Amino acid sequence: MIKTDSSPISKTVCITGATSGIGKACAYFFARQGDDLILTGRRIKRLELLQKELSEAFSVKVEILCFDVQTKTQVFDNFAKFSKEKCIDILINNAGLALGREPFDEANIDDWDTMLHTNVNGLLYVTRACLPFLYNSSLPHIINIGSTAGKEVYENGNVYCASKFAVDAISKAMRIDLLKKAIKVTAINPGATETEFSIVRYKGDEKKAAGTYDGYQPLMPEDIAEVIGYVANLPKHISINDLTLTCLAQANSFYTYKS
Ligand code: NDP
Ligand code: 8X3
Repeated sequence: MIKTDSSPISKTVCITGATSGIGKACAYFFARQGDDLILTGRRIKRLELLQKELSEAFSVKVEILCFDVQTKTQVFDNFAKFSKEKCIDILINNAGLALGREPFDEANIDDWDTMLHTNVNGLLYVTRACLPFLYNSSLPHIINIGSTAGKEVYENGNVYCASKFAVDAISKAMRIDLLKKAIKVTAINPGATETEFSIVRYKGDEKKAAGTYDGYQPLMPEDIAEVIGYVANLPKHISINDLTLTCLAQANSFYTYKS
C-alpha cells in the first residue's frame, strides 16, 4: 500500500477561487495539515474572513490576493507583489464557473465569453504568473480542476464543456512541457458537487439550483479536498496525472440515477 506523507513538511499552497465551494474546502484541508496559504478570489470580505479564521485556528500564514482571473494585468500585478525568492509548492487552479444551461443556438454569447475567459484564460494567466515561484519549490505541483464535463459533452453544456475540455488539454500540455522542470501536473475531474456552482450557473435562481441535487446525494466540496490532499501528499516519485471522481449515483456526464 502506498503511504502518503503523514507528517509532511509545511508547504505553501496557492488556491484560486478560495472564497467558496471546492477552493474553500481545500483551504481548510491544507491549513489543517499546517500548510501556509495564498488564497485568491474577487470577494475581498470573504477572503479577509478566511484569512482571520484559518490563521487563528491553525497558526498558519495566510496571504490573500483579490483579483479577477479574467484580467491579465490584475493577475500578473498581484503575483508581482511577491519577492523573486517566494516559493509556491502547490498551485490549485480552481476558480471557475458555468453560466446558463441553454442549447447552443439560444445560449447567451456574453456568458460564453465569461466562461472561456475565466475557466481557460484565467487558468493560463495564473499558471504563468506562478511559474517563477513554483520553480523555487523542491516538489512543485500544479493541480487543475477540470470536470466530468471535460470528458464528455452533455446536452446544453456546450461552452462550459468546451472550457473544461480545454482544461483537460492544457493539463496534458503542461505535463509534457514542464517535465524538464519536474513539475507534477494533476487534473482533478469532479462530477456533481454541491457548492455555489449551480446558484451561479442559474444566476441566483436558488430554487432551480437546489433542484440540481434532487433525488441523489452529490459529492461535497470536502470530498474533493480530501482527494486533492491525497494526491498532493504522495511521495515525490508518484504523480497522479488525471483523476475523475463522481458520487455513487453518477456514472458520467449523462447518467445520474435519481430516486
Ligand atoms: P463555487 O461557485 O462555489 O466557487 C467558485 C470559485 O471561483 C469562487 O471562489 C469564486 O470566487 C471563484 N471565481 C469565479 N470566477 C472568478 C473570477 N473571474 N476571478 C476570480 N475568481 C473567480 O463553485 P465550485 O467550488 O463548485 O467550483 C470550483 C471549480 O470546480 C470550478 O472550476 C468548477 O468549474 C469546478 N467544478 C465544479 C463542479 C460542481 O459540480 N460544483 C464539478 C466539476 C468541476 P469569487 O466569486 O470570490 O471571485
Ligand atoms: C460541473 C459538473 O455536470 O454540472 O463541472 O457539468 S456539471
